[in-house]
Amino acid sequence: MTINKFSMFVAAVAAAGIVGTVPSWAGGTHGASKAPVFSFGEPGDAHHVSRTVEVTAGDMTFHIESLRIGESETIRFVVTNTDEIDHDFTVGPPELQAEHREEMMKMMESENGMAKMHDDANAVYLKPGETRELIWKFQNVADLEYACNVPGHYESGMKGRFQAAS
Ligand SMILES: [Cu+2]
Repeated sequence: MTINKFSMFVAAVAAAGIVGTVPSWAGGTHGASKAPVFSFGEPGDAHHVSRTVEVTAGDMTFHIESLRIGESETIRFVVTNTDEIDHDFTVGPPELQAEHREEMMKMMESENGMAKMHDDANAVYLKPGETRELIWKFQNVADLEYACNVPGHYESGMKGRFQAAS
């Protein structure tokens, strides 16, 4: 599946130490064949960010500055983990969140599971005390959730819906 292939690519990019900068092709200006296709938007271009939204993951809850997002808006999420355990912050429709949870569960259960945790195109993974950025260009805002997919966290309430600003 496209998303998994893309995840592996992103993991490779992360391993190369250049994660955090958005590759130029992610903005979708270089032909659709190379960019991954998501029904809920695409990795955003830093030059097109319209707003920064601060997110804190703490006490097993997300505190998110703004949930109202315009159609096609590009948001820079600055996510800080103030807890003493790892969290992730994933943007996507509920079915993709469920897939991500399953994937993380499998990774966690495997040997050195924690070391295999990585960012996806639509997710950042945060160690305690870390701050990471995720830039996303939204589509179909009303269908989208933000969630932490570390096993057990979504179920404990680390999730929520975005709202379409009209
Ligand atoms: Cu979490």
